[in-house]
Amino acid sequence: MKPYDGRTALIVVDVQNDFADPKGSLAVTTGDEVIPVINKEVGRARRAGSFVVYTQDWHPEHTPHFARDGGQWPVHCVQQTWGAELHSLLSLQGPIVRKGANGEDGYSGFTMRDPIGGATEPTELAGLLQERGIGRVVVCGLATDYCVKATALDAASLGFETTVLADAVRAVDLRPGDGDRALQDLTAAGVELAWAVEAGVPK
Ligand code: VGL
Ligand code: ZN
Repeated sequence: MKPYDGRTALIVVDVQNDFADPKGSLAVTTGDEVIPVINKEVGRARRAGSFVVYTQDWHPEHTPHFARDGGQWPVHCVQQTWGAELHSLLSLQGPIVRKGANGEDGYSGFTMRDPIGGATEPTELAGLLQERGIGRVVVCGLATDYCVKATALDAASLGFETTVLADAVRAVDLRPGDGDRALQDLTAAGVELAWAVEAGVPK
Protein backbone atom coordinates (compact mmCIF):
# COMPACT_ATOMS: atom_id res chain seq x y z
CA MET A 1 0.00 0.00 0.00
CA LYS A 2 1.16 3.52 -0.78
CA PRO A 3 1.87 5.70 2.27
CA TYR A 4 -0.82 7.95 3.75
CA ASP A 5 -0.90 11.55 2.52
CA GLY A 6 -3.19 14.56 2.33
CA ARG A 7 -5.29 13.17 -0.51
CA THR A 8 -6.00 9.90 1.34
CA ALA A 9 -8.74 9.20 3.88
CA LEU A 10 -9.02 6.35 6.37
CA ILE A 11 -12.65 5.17 6.71
CA VAL A 12 -13.34 3.28 9.95
CA VAL A 13 -16.57 1.33 9.50
CA ASP A 14 -19.01 0.59 12.35
CA VAL A 15 -16.63 -0.17 15.25
CA GLN A 16 -19.65 -0.07 17.58
CA ASN A 17 -20.38 -2.04 20.73
CA ASP A 18 -23.03 -4.27 19.15
CA PHE A 19 -20.47 -5.51 16.60
CA ALA A 20 -17.14 -5.06 18.39
CA ASP A 21 -17.90 -5.98 22.00
CA PRO A 22 -18.35 -9.68 22.84
CA LYS A 23 -21.52 -8.63 24.74
CA GLY A 24 -22.96 -6.88 21.68
CA SER A 25 -26.19 -8.13 20.12
CA LEU A 26 -24.54 -8.82 16.75
CA ALA A 27 -21.02 -9.45 18.06
CA VAL A 28 -18.57 -10.34 15.32
CA THR A 29 -16.19 -13.13 16.38
CA THR A 30 -12.86 -11.54 17.42
CA GLY A 31 -14.27 -8.16 16.34
CA ASP A 32 -12.56 -6.49 19.30
CA GLU A 33 -9.16 -7.58 17.94
CA VAL A 34 -9.34 -4.95 15.22
CA ILE A 35 -9.41 -2.05 17.70
CA PRO A 36 -5.67 -1.82 18.55
CA VAL A 37 -4.79 -2.41 14.89
CA ILE A 38 -7.14 0.37 13.78
CA ASN A 39 -5.91 2.73 16.51
CA LYS A 40 -2.33 2.40 15.23
CA GLU A 41 -3.55 2.97 11.71
CA VAL A 42 -5.47 6.09 12.79
CA GLY A 43 -2.23 7.41 14.31
CA ARG A 44 -0.23 6.73 11.16
CA ALA A 45 -2.89 8.32 8.98
CA ARG A 46 -3.19 11.48 11.12
CA ARG A 47 0.59 11.94 11.33
CA ALA A 48 0.73 11.87 7.52
CA GLY A 49 -2.04 14.49 7.26
CA SER A 50 -4.77 12.08 6.17
CA PHE A 51 -8.41 12.65 7.00
CA VAL A 52 -9.99 10.00 9.26
CA VAL A 53 -13.77 9.44 9.22
CA TYR A 54 -15.98 6.96 11.06
CA THR A 55 -19.31 5.39 10.14
CA GLN A 56 -22.01 4.46 12.61
CA ASP A 57 -24.97 2.14 12.00
CA TRP A 58 -27.83 4.18 13.54
CA HIS A 59 -31.16 2.38 13.51
CA PRO A 60 -34.53 3.39 14.92
CA GLU A 61 -36.16 0.90 17.31
CA HIS A 62 -38.24 -0.47 14.47
CA THR A 63 -36.91 -0.91 10.95
CA PRO A 64 -37.46 -3.54 8.23
CA HIS A 65 -33.70 -4.19 8.71
CA PHE A 66 -34.54 -6.12 11.93
CA ALA A 67 -35.87 -9.70 11.98
CA ARG A 68 -38.71 -8.70 14.32
CA ASP A 69 -39.90 -6.25 11.64
CA GLY A 70 -39.55 -8.65 8.70
CA GLY A 71 -35.83 -8.26 7.98
CA GLN A 72 -32.69 -10.25 8.56
CA TRP A 73 -30.92 -9.05 11.69
CA PRO A 74 -31.26 -9.15 15.47
CA VAL A 75 -31.93 -5.73 16.95
CA HIS A 76 -28.61 -3.82 16.91
CA CYS A 77 -27.17 -0.31 16.93
CA VAL A 78 -30.40 1.35 18.03
CA GLN A 79 -29.95 5.14 18.23
CA GLN A 80 -28.93 6.47 21.66
CA THR A 81 -28.20 3.02 23.11
CA TRP A 82 -24.95 1.46 24.36
CA GLY A 83 -24.90 -0.93 21.39
CA ALA A 84 -24.79 1.93 18.90
CA GLU A 85 -21.91 3.77 20.58
CA LEU A 86 -18.49 3.57 19.00
CA HIS A 87 -16.34 1.26 21.14
CA SER A 88 -14.83 3.18 24.05
CA LEU A 89 -11.27 2.01 23.20
CA LEU A 90 -11.46 3.25 19.60
CA SER A 91 -9.28 6.30 18.91
CA LEU A 92 -11.68 8.94 17.58
CA GLN A 93 -9.94 11.55 15.42
CA GLY A 94 -12.50 12.69 12.91
CA PRO A 95 -16.19 13.11 12.18
CA ILE A 96 -18.84 10.39 12.34
CA VAL A 97 -21.23 9.65 9.48
CA ARG A 98 -24.47 7.99 10.61
CA LYS A 99 -26.49 5.73 8.35
CA GLY A 100 -29.92 4.13 8.58
CA ALA A 101 -31.46 6.78 10.84
CA ASN A 102 -34.78 6.73 9.02
CA GLY A 103 -35.15 2.96 8.83
CA GLU A 104 -33.08 2.44 5.68
CA ASP A 105 -30.61 -0.42 5.23
CA GLY A 106 -27.36 1.40 5.61
CA TYR A 107 -24.71 -1.13 4.72
CA SER A 108 -22.54 1.31 2.82
CA GLY A 109 -21.18 4.43 4.46
CA PHE A 110 -21.94 6.23 1.19
CA THR A 111 -25.54 5.23 0.50
CA MET A 112 -28.68 4.20 2.33
CA ARG A 113 -31.33 2.02 0.73
CA ASP A 114 -35.02 2.04 1.48
CA PRO A 115 -35.67 -1.63 2.38
CA ILE A 116 -39.19 -1.47 0.97
CA GLY A 117 -38.99 0.79 -2.08
CA GLY A 118 -35.31 0.07 -2.80
CA ALA A 119 -34.47 3.71 -3.55
CA THR A 120 -30.96 4.76 -2.52
CA GLU A 121 -29.96 8.04 -1.00
CA PRO A 122 -26.45 9.36 -0.36
CA THR A 123 -25.04 10.05 3.11
CA GLU A 124 -22.72 13.03 3.58
CA LEU A 125 -19.58 10.84 3.28
CA ALA A 126 -18.77 11.47 -0.39
CA GLY A 127 -19.13 15.22 0.15
CA LEU A 128 -16.80 15.16 3.16
CA LEU A 129 -14.16 13.44 1.02
CA GLN A 130 -14.65 15.54 -2.09
CA GLU A 131 -14.47 18.87 -0.25
CA ARG A 132 -11.03 17.78 1.05
CA GLY A 133 -9.77 16.79 -2.37
CA ILE A 134 -9.50 13.14 -1.40
CA GLY A 135 -8.80 10.70 -4.23
CA ARG A 136 -7.90 7.60 -2.30
CA VAL A 137 -9.52 5.77 0.63
CA VAL A 138 -8.40 3.03 3.00
CA VAL A 139 -11.24 1.06 4.58
CA CYS A 140 -11.22 -0.99 7.81
CA GLY A 141 -13.67 -2.06 10.53
CA LEU A 142 -16.77 -4.26 10.78
CA ALA A 143 -18.12 -6.28 9.22
CA THR A 144 -16.09 -7.52 6.22
CA ASP A 145 -19.03 -9.23 4.49
CA TYR A 146 -21.56 -6.38 4.94
CA CYS A 147 -20.67 -2.80 5.71
CA VAL A 148 -16.95 -2.92 4.89
CA LYS A 149 -17.67 -4.61 1.58
CA ALA A 150 -20.52 -2.26 0.66
CA THR A 151 -18.52 0.82 1.63
CA ALA A 152 -15.41 -0.23 -0.31
CA LEU A 153 -17.43 -1.21 -3.40
CA ASP A 154 -19.23 2.15 -3.38
CA ALA A 155 -15.91 3.97 -2.90
CA ALA A 156 -14.46 2.19 -5.92
CA SER A 157 -17.52 2.92 -8.08
CA LEU A 158 -17.38 6.56 -7.04
CA GLY A 159 -13.87 6.65 -8.50
CA PHE A 160 -11.80 6.58 -5.31
CA GLU A 161 -8.64 4.48 -5.41
CA THR A 162 -9.66 1.99 -2.70
CA THR A 163 -7.72 -0.24 -0.32
CA VAL A 164 -9.14 -2.58 2.35
CA LEU A 165 -6.95 -3.48 5.33
CA ALA A 166 -7.43 -7.25 5.46
CA ASP A 167 -6.17 -7.62 9.05
CA ALA A 168 -8.25 -4.71 10.36
CA VAL A 169 -11.62 -6.21 9.40
CA ARG A 170 -13.67 -9.17 10.68
CA ALA A 171 -16.65 -10.97 9.14
CA VAL A 172 -20.10 -11.94 10.42
CA ASP A 173 -19.73 -15.19 8.41
CA LEU A 174 -23.43 -16.16 8.53
CA ARG A 175 -22.31 -18.80 6.05
CA PRO A 176 -18.76 -20.00 6.58
CA GLY A 177 -16.45 -18.31 4.10
CA ASP A 178 -18.56 -15.17 3.57
CA GLY A 179 -15.70 -12.96 4.75
CA ASP A 180 -13.17 -14.59 2.42
CA ARG A 181 -15.62 -14.38 -0.48
CA ALA A 182 -16.17 -10.70 0.30
CA LEU A 183 -12.44 -10.05 0.03
CA GLN A 184 -12.38 -11.92 -3.31
CA ASP A 185 -15.33 -9.85 -4.58
CA LEU A 186 -13.52 -6.68 -3.54
CA THR A 187 -10.35 -7.71 -5.36
CA ALA A 188 -12.42 -8.52 -8.45
CA ALA A 189 -13.89 -5.00 -8.28
CA GLY A 190 -10.41 -3.46 -8.36
CA VAL A 191 -10.03 -2.87 -4.62
CA GLU A 192 -6.51 -3.37 -3.28
CA LEU A 193 -6.00 -5.57 -0.21
CA ALA A 194 -3.27 -4.50 2.19
CA TRP A 195 -2.16 -5.40 5.70
CA ALA A 196 -1.91 -2.93 8.57
CA VAL A 197 0.66 -5.11 10.30
CA GLU A 198 3.34 -6.21 7.86
CA ALA A 199 4.95 -9.49 8.87
CA GLY A 200 8.02 -8.69 10.88
CA VAL A 201 7.86 -4.94 10.23
CA PRO A 202 6.92 -2.90 13.30
CA LYS A 203 4.93 0.26 12.62
C1 VGL B 1 -23.77 -4.49 9.54
C2 VGL B 1 -25.30 -6.19 9.51
C3 VGL B 1 -26.31 -5.31 9.80
C4 VGL B 1 -22.34 -4.06 9.43
C5 VGL B 1 -24.78 -3.58 9.85
O1 VGL B 1 -21.94 -3.03 10.02
O2 VGL B 1 -21.56 -4.76 8.72
N1 VGL B 1 -24.03 -5.77 9.37
N2 VGL B 1 -26.03 -4.00 9.97
ZN1 ZN C 1 -27.51 -2.60 10.75
